[in-house]
Amino acid sequence: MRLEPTMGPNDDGRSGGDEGDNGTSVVTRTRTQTKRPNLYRVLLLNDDYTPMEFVIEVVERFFQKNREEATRIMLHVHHHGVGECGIYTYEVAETKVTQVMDFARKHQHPLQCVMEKK
Ligand code: TYC
Repeated sequence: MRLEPTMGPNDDGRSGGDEGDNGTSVVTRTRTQTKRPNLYRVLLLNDDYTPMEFVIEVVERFFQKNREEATRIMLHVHHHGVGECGIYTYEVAETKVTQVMDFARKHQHPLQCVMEKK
């Protein structure tokens, strides 16, 4: 096997040499997949009717925040109109949005939750 001085950080170093019957060889190198996934922010929107306590409960329940952090996020949304609850891959973000919207509808609150590509 030949040493490869050009092996970069994206090369896992595996190589295969196959001796042909004419004494030549073919070397294949395996490239490790390192593409990062697209990420999405999940946002809550402010409205005039959803009780603050309900929003805190939503942030605790669906975004794994403690009461202090959930309160901080709720107050940010209340004062700025929109706020980030977490950053996830596409399918996880989509699931969070659906869970929050279903929970809000079930309790007859107009709370809106959306996702936004980072
Ligand atoms: N603005 C609401 C109120 O005064 C509270 C609220 C906060 C609603 C955050 C939605 O995403 C929200 N009761």
